[in-house]
Amino acid sequence: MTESSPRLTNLPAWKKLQAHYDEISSLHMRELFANQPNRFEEFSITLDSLFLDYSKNRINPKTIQLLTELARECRVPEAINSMFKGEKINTTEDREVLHTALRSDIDKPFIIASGDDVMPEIRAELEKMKRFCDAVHSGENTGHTGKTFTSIVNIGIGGSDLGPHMVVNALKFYQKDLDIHFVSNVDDADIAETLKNLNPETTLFIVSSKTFTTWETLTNAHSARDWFLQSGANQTALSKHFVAVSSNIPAATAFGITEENIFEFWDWVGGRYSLWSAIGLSIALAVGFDRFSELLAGANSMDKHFREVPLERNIPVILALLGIWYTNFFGADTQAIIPYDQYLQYLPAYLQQADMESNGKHVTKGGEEVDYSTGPIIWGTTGTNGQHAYFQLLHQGTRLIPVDFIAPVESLNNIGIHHRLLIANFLAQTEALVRGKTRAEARATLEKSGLSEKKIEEILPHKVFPGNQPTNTLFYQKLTPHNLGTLIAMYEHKIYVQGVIWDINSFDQWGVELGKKLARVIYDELGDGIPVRTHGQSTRGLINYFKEKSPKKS
Ligand code: G6Q
Repeated sequence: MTESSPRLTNLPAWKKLQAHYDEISSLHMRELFANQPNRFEEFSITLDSLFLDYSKNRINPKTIQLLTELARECRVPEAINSMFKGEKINTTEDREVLHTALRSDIDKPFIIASGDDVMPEIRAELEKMKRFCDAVHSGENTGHTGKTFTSIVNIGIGGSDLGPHMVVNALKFYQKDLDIHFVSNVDDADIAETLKNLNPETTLFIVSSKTFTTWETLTNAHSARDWFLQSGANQTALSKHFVAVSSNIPAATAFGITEENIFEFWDWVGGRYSLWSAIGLSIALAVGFDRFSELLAGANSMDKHFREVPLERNIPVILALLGIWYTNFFGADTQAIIPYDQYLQYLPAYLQQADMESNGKHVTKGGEEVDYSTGPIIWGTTGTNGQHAYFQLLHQGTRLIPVDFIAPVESLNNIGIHHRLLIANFLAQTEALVRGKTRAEARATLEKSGLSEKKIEEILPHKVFPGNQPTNTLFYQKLTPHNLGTLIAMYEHKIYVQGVIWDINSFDQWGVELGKKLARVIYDELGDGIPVRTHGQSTRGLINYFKEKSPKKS
């Protein structure tokens, strides 16, 4: 929608959805299943080895019809084309959004709205990454004393950390004989604990920063450089142990990194969408360039699906619309992501950034305050761990929390009964969340246990489970680089579709930019023993408390 388009809440489909909500929101999914014998077939979609079952949602066929109508009124198909055509859809930063070009068919051009083909520069950078990875793996590139690299440390934060960190961990099964570390936090514990067990002669640092101005990353990079030089290495040796991934080549060169060791990426790749670019160097080093290419190919497969398949059968679109249904009509505040795959333990944290930084916005693209909720709070951890913790609230709390349950059909490790038990839990939880347990069912169980009528009456309310909690179930065959690429791209596109419907810019991050500036003033103020007189009384009090209690330098 543009400035002159009608507001979202005035659209005909929105109004119809409001009326439809009034009709069906009180229905239990038990009824919805009973009324629709082919519900599982009708509400599931397959793409390659990815299978989505969305039948356990508080919807009927009319809901999907109206939600897709809303998507059309919000011009979602046109917005999908605009992204792939390289239009400047990141309006507040006046940039194209081209992470899909990074994983598009390598031998075909990718012409953007300006008429340029972006593929030659992408190809050149990929080739450079490949050469570098191969040289490290073969031992052709060594440390300054001739020893083979054994450890890689990626120094970056936000988009320059969360994506590669999540993927490297997810693909651990495929990892080469190198240990990969990620340092992101400016808290010195992060770098100290990482460097503690490393050998400067065999450690390679990747300083990952698009801007090469991020304070946390540069502070960590300087400490890593000091540590390296204190080991007796000289400035020339530095060039063998430090590489950079950045779009700010002068700043990376000024840090001491030689130009041939700087991997470039471009303004049109947003930080949180950058794992497909040279920001993925740590991934390619961890699992080899070929597997990195498979990751890209998996994402490409989802891109094609997203671009070509009608809204009604389009996985990211359906997930996005279900999210809109719960956020804007049921008033859900959060969305849980629960992978039953230990390798995906960082997926929820990664999606927190991808989703909340993209859609945590309060004004439309035209600058008007929205009168509806936008991006939900994303949270979650791996199953089965969550079951022994916060699942209580999902089963018997008072909130509606949509959950994505994600699991592989096949285990990569196949030890004993583990995988079957994991999947039994996975399926049992979604079943319990949809069905719940009625008063009558709970009573029957209690009666079987031989309790007195008085005791049964007392305990009964506590044994009732309302159920009717919406879940999506996602199966993939097994965790391969390809399947992981498909899964990540699915969420990226879901986020974009929601942003289009909410009429917000999913690709800027002014809140993060603010954070980058705020600390500067206080940093200076913390540097001397003189109490500050500025700020509000709480911040002033806290600054002065900290200064007074800090150990005095002798
Ligand atoms: C992502 C954000 C943000 C960014 C970091 C790191 O979309 O813009 O998370 O990735 O602030 O920025 P640099 O890569 O420039 O250091």
